Amino acid sequence: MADRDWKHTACILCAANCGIEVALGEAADSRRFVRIRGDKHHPGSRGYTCEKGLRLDHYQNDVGRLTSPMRRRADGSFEAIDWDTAIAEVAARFGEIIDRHGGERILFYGGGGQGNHLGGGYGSATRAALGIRYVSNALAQEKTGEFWVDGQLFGRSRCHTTGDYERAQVMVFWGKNPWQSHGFPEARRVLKAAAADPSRTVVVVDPRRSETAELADLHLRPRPGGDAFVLAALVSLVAERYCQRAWVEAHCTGADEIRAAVAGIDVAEYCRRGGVDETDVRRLAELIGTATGGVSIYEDLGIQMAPHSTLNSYLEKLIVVLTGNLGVPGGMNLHSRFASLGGGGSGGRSGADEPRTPVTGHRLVTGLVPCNVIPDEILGEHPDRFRALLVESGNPAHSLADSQRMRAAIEATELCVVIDVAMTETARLADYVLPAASQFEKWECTFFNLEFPRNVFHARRPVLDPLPGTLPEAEIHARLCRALGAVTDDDLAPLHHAAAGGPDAYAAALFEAVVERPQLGKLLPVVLYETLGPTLRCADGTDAQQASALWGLAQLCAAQFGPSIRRAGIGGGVADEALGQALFQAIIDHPAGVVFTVDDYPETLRRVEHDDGRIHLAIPVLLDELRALAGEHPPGPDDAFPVVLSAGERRSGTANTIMRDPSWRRTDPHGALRVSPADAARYGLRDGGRARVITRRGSAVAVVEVNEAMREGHVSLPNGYGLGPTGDTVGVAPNELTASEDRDWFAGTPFHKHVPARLEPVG
Ligand SMILES: Nc1nc2c(c(=O)[nH]1)N[C@H]1C(S)=C(S)[C@@H](COP(=O)(O)OP(=O)(O)OC[C@H]3O[C@@H](n4cnc5c(=O)[nH]c(N)nc54)[C@H](O)[C@@H]3O)O[C@H]1N2
Ligand SMILES: Nc1nc2c(c(=O)[nH]1)N[C@H]1C(S)=C(S)[C@@H](COP(=O)(O)OP(=O)(O)OC[C@H]3O[C@@H](n4cnc5c(=O)[nH]c(N)nc54)[C@H](O)[C@@H]3O)O[C@H]1N2
Ligand code: SF4
Ligand SMILES: [Mo]
Repeated sequence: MADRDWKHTACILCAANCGIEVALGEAADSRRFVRIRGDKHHPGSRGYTCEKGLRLDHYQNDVGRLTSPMRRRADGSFEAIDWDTAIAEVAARFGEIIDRHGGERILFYGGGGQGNHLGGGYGSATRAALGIRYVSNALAQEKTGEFWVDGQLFGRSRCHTTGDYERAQVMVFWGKNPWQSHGFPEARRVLKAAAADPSRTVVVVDPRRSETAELADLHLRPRPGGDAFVLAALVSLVAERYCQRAWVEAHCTGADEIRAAVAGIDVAEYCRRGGVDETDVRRLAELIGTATGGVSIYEDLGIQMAPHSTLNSYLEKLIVVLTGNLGVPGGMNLHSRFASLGGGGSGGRSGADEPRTPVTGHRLVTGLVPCNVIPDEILGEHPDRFRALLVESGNPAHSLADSQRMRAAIEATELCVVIDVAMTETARLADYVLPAASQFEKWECTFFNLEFPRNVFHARRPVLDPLPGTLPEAEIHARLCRALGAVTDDDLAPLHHAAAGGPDAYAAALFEAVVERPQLGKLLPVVLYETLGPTLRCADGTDAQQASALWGLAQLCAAQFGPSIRRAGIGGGVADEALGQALFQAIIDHPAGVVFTVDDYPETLRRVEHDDGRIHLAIPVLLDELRALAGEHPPGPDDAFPVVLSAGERRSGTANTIMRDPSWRRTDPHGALRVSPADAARYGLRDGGRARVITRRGSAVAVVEVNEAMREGHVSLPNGYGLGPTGDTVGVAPNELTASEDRDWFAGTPFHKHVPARLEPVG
């Protein structure tokens, strides 16, 4: 096929966002992706993909796609309505909620999935127009604890660290299975190369012998949920024997408090409680402590969705910092960002004055309402409960803990509006569903720009026109802001005029307009879209109106990361004031993605945002939790629920809830329950047979896979099953089995990897 037939875009199934090229069919197939290949021009993935990315036609042409706004009738069924009616009614209904209860009683959930964060950018304008104060999204059930720890250590929760797996001498995957879940570019290639290199060491800490563990040099298999003990033992060994004292003295405060907190730890006893061999832990401490070529640690859901979630993140980071593996090649680094992740203000400082949720008074962790408290913030009679929901690109009825209570909560709201491409589990409970154009039918991007020292941004152009009846989020939010009266022609007239005079004239006029009417600043993405947008063009003439929100973000990025942007070759001779414009133009002119910053390693320490420029090692509230481990034993087998269920494993046929058509899978058609041979024998289960999984919250029947990789007492179900395009489902929806109260005491993150369960044979 000739080169001109391929279109650059990206895979949207995980945060790696590999560059791909797609070829469309002809005639009746002109909207089909007849071929997909990795894009060699993408500067991050360089042609790499996994098997999932090659099946994206199932997303683009899913049978369940919406093609019209839908309104719920009194009997619960839906009727199609036209866009003008939908926008007018949604605005009017939100207006009534605001009159009765105030905008603070509307909760916004979502703002983007694995491939689409641009829509959430425009959504921030609608939030401002509605006076929404409370926001939540999937980060608040996985990463907020880690972000909060980053905030305490480095000054702000946006100070996120990333590993350097391409170079690391020692890489540790703790509760992370990158072979399946990726999380950094070209994961399988990088893992294979490291495993084959005798001078490098791959370590996995996972109760299960995962695909990554298969190729690791060292595999520690803790008791599910025992990680805090293993991590504490490791911190104590590291603090005692391998601490880079001079480096720590120079760059940190609080090292003495850490040493005091871990001094009394009985390493042998903690290893026993954690279910691992003491010799393995000592070997790991030595590997980390003596590495001269950098240590990178990737912590993920195996410890973030498990007991002591926030403490686990803290201990993991202490290991990195105490051994001086921060700001060095192969180690962990504070990367640049095009925009901060976490719509609810995760850039902010965290502290004692953190705001709280209205009903339960739970802290907003890095600005977000913890997902597990959402039902409690809606159900009941508290006068300040949330009365309405606006959901965009999220499927909380399926993805959040305790589907039963989530459904009840959504149904208890006075108004629920969902913006999605498909009639999801959440959309089926909504009053209005607004159909979005797919991620291949509009400009899109993600803010998963987590690389160091060369960080990549990919602004994707549309591959297709929007499916008739759908609209890009930029347009949906612009129309909502208009209908709500938040932006008017009068507001925008001077800016329209200035836009014709070029970017400099526009920037000056915008500044003046915002000073005069500060509310316009909060509506900025929509203001840019309406006024500057129509003038925005790529070098080849392609219309870039929908990329307008990126123009604003490019200005902020340029102000923060100027030298790194220039090192990436962007901005040539332009003055600092014009660097944002140059950055914006560079990203829209590179349809396969562009390196937007090049850092040097010392940059990492300069990015620490505490006023004294130091890393603050002591986090008193978590040191208390650490000390309390001395008197704690991980829960032993319980007669009623003797096994631990990992509810939501990443496998080759899972992609959150993005792929709804079960025929996209090549393996694991039923979403098997994986059980060790010993447990299969004990509970009378056979491979290919069926088992009932019973938890405190619910029960479900699954097909059994007897799997040597499972540790005795540990069983797993995959993530993202239990969906169906038309309501009939395949596999177990994991959150039918989870409970909202099973969560970390501090960050509120769920214990999805630690659901006490029992098994019974069926049939
Ligand atoms: N194929 C695929 N890839 C994905 C996704 C997807 O749906 N499918 N989703 C993406 C998203 S949103 C995310 S957040 C990432 C998540 O990526 P990961 O965190 O890597 O994914 P999981 O498989 O959920 O969990 C990782 C490992 O934790 C282990 N584990 C379970 N319990 C424990 C425990 O008590 N201790 C320890 N140490 N380990 C434990 C499991 O055995 C599993 O191998 O994946 C991303 N990538
Ligand atoms: N039990 C259990 N539950 C889990 C997990 C687990 O391991 N165990 N993992 C959790 C994790 S880490 C995550 S990140 C969450 C993910 O769960 P969610 O946050 O719900 O995200 P997705 O499943 O990715 O759903 C994204 C939604 O976006 C829609 N969508 C796709 N493209 C577009 C678009 O262009 N515009 C709009 N408006 N919508 C679009 C999709 O149809 C889908 O409904 O699940 C969590 N749930
Ligand atoms: S699923 Fe992730 S690793 Fe696989 S092709 Fe898509 S973005 Fe790349
Ligand atoms: Mo996630």
